[in-house]
Amino acid sequence: MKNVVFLASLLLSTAALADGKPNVVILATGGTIAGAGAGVANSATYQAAKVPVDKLIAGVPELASLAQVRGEQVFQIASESFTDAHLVTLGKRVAALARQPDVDGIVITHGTDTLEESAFFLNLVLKTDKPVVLVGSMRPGTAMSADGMLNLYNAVAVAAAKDARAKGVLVTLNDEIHTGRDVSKAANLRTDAFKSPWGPLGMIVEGKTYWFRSPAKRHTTASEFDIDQLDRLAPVEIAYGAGNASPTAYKAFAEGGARAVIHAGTGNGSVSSAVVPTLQALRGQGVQIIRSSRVVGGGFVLRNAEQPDDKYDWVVAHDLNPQKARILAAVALTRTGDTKALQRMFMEY
Ligand code: DAS
Repeated sequence: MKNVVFLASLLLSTAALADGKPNVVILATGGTIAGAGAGVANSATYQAAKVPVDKLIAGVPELASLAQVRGEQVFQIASESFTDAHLVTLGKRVAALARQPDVDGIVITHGTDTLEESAFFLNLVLKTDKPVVLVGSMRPGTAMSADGMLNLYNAVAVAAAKDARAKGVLVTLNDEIHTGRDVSKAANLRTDAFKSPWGPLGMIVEGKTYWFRSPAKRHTTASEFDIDQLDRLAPVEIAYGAGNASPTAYKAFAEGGARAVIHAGTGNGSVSSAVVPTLQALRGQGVQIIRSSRVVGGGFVLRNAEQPDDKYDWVVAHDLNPQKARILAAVALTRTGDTKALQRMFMEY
């Protein structure tokens, strides 16, 4: 059977190459880019995850000028409802497609709420140099000045671009190209919502890519993590730091089975004196404590600065925000529970 599939895909790729266009597969998962509102003025009030992938593709006929495009509906959900199981399912589907010789690039349409988490996860576990590009939109296609059509066109253009290879998993919205590692949703309601603290990698304008920097951290084929060796992620939770802090959430997470708790600390990952003893106790029970920061927009948590991490055997998340730190911890803990190994991983990925 495998030979038949391989032969079919080879024939497909030959046909596509006959007219010189690359083959791009669009995996649809839901979100606003598949959303629909009651009227053209509803740019913010709408239902996400309504429009199927074949209608998304039909809505942008110009995609055919960029690539041979076909779609698959992997999920149809708002991305705030993504689970780690969804991440693993999506990762395995992307990896299988990337192995096919008749696939040159992959686009994933995704809700914007957790797009940054899926992009970072795939950046860690995929073993391909082919472009994998996540895309979403801030307005539904039914609204005036909807951004989904051009965002999808740009994503297919990047996925079809030879110079987008070996750059890790990419994210494109609002004409910018970001690394899946750095980018996060930094605003609500605005079409320029996605930002990277260290800046985008480049831009996509009228179907052409323009690059200005390359990723600095390990990803995809240079990563020690592999989706083919992953069936589930480790349970990791996030506790948000603020004034009047209490240890309640941290204790509850540990009782719920968390193998690590990400502390979204104030400032440089600071921990309230009301919480430190609980984190020390949880570390003693084998729970990993990882200090991140609620501060967004640049900088990083410095080891042994606000807290004696060496003495407490804690980990710092470096520049990863809490939601990205959770993804790396959930993947890393499938391979090691050793603090020094985890800290190395947080410095390298
Ligand atoms: N709820 C949001 C999501 O699915 C809608 C969006 O912005 O895509 O992530």
